[in-house]
Amino acid sequence: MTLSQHVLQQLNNFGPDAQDLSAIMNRIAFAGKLVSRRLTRAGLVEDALGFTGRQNIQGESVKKMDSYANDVFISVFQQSGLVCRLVSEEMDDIYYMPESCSISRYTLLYDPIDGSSNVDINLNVGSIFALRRQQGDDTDQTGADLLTPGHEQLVAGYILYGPSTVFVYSIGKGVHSFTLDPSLGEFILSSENIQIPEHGPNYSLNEGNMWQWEESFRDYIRYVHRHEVYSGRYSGALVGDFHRILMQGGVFLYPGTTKNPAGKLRLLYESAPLAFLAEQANGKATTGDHSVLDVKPDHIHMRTPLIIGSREDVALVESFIQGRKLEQPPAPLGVSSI
Ligand code: AHM
Ligand code: MG
Repeated sequence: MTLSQHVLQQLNNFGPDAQDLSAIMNRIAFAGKLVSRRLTRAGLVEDALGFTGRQNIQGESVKKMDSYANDVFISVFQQSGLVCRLVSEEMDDIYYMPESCSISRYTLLYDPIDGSSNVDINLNVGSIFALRRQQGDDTDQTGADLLTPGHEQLVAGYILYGPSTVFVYSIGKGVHSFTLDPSLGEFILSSENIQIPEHGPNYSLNEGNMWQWEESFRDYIRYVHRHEVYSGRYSGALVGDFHRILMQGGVFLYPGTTKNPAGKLRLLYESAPLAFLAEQANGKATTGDHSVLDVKPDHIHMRTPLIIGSREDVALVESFIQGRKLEQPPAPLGVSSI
């Protein structure tokens, strides 16, 4: 089954809204195919690797692939009549598509290349996206209606550029994944109704930041180190690390640090879309204080700490943050502690 057939089947009707959503997903998938093609040949193509020399609004150096992928998402939606506004990690402000705004009420929020430090060394990267329906008319172009919690997302998903290119999405009816068949140029359904295991062996975080975390996170890591059942797995690309946890269970953490008290990850186009997927797959996502989907951003590039994954593993981290011992810590996967 192809992605667009699947979206229509999920919506269970062929009305104009369903056709629009299916067309939008198709366009996102097309952007993913273009990015995937460029990544596959990056070492052979001029101007595909390295930095542009610019910095984005977060003060991060922009890679050529970030800029390419950002433009790909713009061009697949330009003149499409499908999406009125774009919000991207790589654009300081909301990007309006006036030609579409009279007929479209949708906003696409995206991180064009997540984990871009992996690009130049040929490791996995991803694109993350969320779709929201515009509330109000936004005539003054402030985008105030976007500063609302992640529950407002209609669709969320990501594309993982790994050994194969995988498209994962949810429209609030479970989480489904599709694999790009390069010989057909189509994403074909590969897993339906994915469920995150209640508990898994993986913990994923940048331990190089350990001395910048709050003590509760150091306590959690000491606990993990004392139990031989855990495996540290961190690729430096959130999409890949989250995908492992979605399929195998465990927890991904990016806590606040002394340098970045709200962590590194951006709410609207990184944490909230993945939180939507996690909850749809029976997992959990928290900032440590609040459910990620309850957080109301105060600006479009706001950052939040992120703890996401299997319910029991997220609860274990929360128990350290709240300074309480879990009455029943997750069963240690059949192997005793050391
Ligand atoms: P990016 O979107 O600019 O690539 O930043 C997000 C990435 C995540 O994919 C990853 O989890 C994190 O940054 C890695 O950060 P660090 O190098 O601090 O561990
Ligand atoms: Mg990112």
